[in-house]
Amino acid sequence: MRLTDYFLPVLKEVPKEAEIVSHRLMLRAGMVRQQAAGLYAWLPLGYKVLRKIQAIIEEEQARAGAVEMLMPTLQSADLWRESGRYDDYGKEMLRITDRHDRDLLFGPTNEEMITDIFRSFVHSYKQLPLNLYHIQWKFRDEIRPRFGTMRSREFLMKDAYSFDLDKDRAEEAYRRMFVAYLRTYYRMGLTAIPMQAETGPIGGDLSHEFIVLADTGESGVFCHRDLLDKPIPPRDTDYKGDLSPIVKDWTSLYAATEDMIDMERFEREVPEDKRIAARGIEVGQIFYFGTKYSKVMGASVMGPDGKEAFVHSGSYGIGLTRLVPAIIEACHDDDGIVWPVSVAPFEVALLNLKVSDAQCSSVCEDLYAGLQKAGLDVLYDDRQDGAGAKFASADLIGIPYQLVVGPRGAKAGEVEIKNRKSGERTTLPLDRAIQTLKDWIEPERRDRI
Ligand code: 5CA
Repeated sequence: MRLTDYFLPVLKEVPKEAEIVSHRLMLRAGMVRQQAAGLYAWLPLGYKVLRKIQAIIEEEQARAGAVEMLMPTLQSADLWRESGRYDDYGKEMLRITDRHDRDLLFGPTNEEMITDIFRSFVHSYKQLPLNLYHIQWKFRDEIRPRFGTMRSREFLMKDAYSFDLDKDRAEEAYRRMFVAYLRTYYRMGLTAIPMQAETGPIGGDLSHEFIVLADTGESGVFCHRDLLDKPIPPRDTDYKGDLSPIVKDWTSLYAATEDMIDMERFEREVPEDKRIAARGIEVGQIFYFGTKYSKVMGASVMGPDGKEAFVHSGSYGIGLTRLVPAIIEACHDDDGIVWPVSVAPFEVALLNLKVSDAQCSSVCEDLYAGLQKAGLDVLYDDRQDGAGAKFASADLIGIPYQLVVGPRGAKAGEVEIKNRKSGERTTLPLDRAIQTLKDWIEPERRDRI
């Protein structure tokens, strides 16, 4: 992508309304723009990151056996009257009336709708297990939308719903999502710790929140330090096999959010030098709620014994539009964002330091074509601006590698590669630049797969 053809409205000023670093950087890097309280437009750079996050989630959900679909954002109030949540949900729910005076709502979550779909098609245990998910915009009329897309009113969520014949099998489904979540966050460069959590308005008796530690996080959390260095289940994990050893390993060390904390237990089970009492960002939550919705909505299947049984379910959420700021909270420095390759909007920023210099521009054009041919995702800064502005905006938007071409280098047949994360600069002959970048970037892509 040529920057002169792109839309990257970076801000020079630090926006005053933004209280936390990720919000400031998302505004400054031209990733999002607030359109009304808690409502954001995703500008091209931000949207590209969102799509990369979405692709990782989709891959890991597929590995764990979940099947993607798409449900509408608007839902009929009648469905929610069946479950009893229409009145319970309160002011967070955006209620809408259509021209026929029918009550609708903008979905804050989809337990009711998926249960309705399930009950109309599935009648036998032979069709189980089933885990259906979608990635769709939700609306919750939060009292205090804040920190940009970290807590917005409209937000993009992956929500999966599992259906099983009994509790044991439902717990297997829960474990598959638990493991998929560990891998999903890891691939985005995050360490997310599963913690015992309250079930809130979703209900049920078993739940984990996945928390990324960050000083700016909204949740108070308590956990064992060793959880930060636990190895992540590999990509060839057998999701049809027994995952309980992995889940046991991750849940045997104490970790709980402030709503669930048992201080006595925390102090008894975690040696003093291993205690973390910190803040964190909730990037996902999983629930097992048994027959809570299937019973009231009549979702049952014929079991192998010929008896009808209500299905046991769980739901599994990931906040995509929250993950973007969560990754930035974890990956930035004083100059801007430092994207991990796996979610970077572009992999290489090609900086032409002097567009008016014919030789410099000709070298850049060749490199631009070559990088694309090599399958690298490149943003070519071909604007007339000076070198300082180009360095600053490349650092700000956080592309992992900068390929820098100036008139002197172009003449001498030399270019420079800067690693955004380490700050390391390497000068090398022009004809080695593309292969070198390939050699560095490809393992970073693969490592996280
Ligand atoms: N139905 C269940 C699971 S599918 C559910 O709704 N779970 S949730 O309420 O925990 O939401 C799932 C995830 O969405 C949260 O972990 C969080 O990452 C994200 N999320 C929730 N509210 C917001 C919000 N206001 N802004 C941004 N992300 C949010």
